Amino acid sequence: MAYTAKQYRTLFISDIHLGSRAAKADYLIDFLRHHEAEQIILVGDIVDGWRLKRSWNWPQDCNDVVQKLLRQARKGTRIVYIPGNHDEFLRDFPGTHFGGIEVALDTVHEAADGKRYLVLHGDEFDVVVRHARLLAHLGDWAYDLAILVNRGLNGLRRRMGMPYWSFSAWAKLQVKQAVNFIGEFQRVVVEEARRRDVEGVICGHIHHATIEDFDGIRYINTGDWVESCTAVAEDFDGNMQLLRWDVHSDRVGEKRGASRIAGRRTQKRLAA
Ligand SMILES: [Mn+2]
Repeated sequence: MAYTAKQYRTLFISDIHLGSRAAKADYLIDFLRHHEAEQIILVGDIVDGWRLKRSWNWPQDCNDVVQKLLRQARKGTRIVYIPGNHDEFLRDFPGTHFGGIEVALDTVHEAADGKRYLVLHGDEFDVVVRHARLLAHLGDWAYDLAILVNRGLNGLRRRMGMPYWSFSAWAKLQVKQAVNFIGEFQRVVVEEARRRDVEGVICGHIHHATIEDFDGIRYINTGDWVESCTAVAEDFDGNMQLLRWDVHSDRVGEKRGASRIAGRRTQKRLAA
């Protein structure tokens, strides 16, 4: 217990994908030990329900993450869980609470400086990203309809036991165009923030952490805990900061099961 946790007003964390082998749950536990906040907003894909359905993989460190969050909630941290496409089963329960954690489809976060941020996972816009040019021609009604159809189709796929169409997996396949997809996703989400009359948007989904301004709208992506181990923190003045939790193991080629957090920790400020 030689460390003191840094205190923040809010932490935003997404795309942990607990239950998938790639989830860096142990890194996240370490991060949560060093960062505390008055409120934690979970921005979707926290649990990978799709992966779990195919093969059950729930090691102890997944429990540790859940228990750590529940303990924080008991101690008075406000925790909001916004489901993503991989934990879509929770979308049937907006407004419910479990263990002090509240579930919401999306939320508007008012920062300490009065700026309002729309917070959502982001998969709602996959369909718009894929068909942006067509939808631009067809106009507003087609846009709204496309988002509805997207949700309906995925609900149907879910009932049929088919996996959700994964934006990040798909974008990675199209390596050459991936940069364009990220740009297009950002543009679409920023447009939604403008429609909802807020100053910024905080989302996850595409596993690409950043804080950027587009025409007066702030776009914040919380990244993921599969590869990049990133989170967004709001300080008590409302400043948003991207945190990257790099854990460098000193022991290369260590045996599985050995502590992967044996090494030296560094933390970089990527952007303000
Ligand atoms: Mn997602």
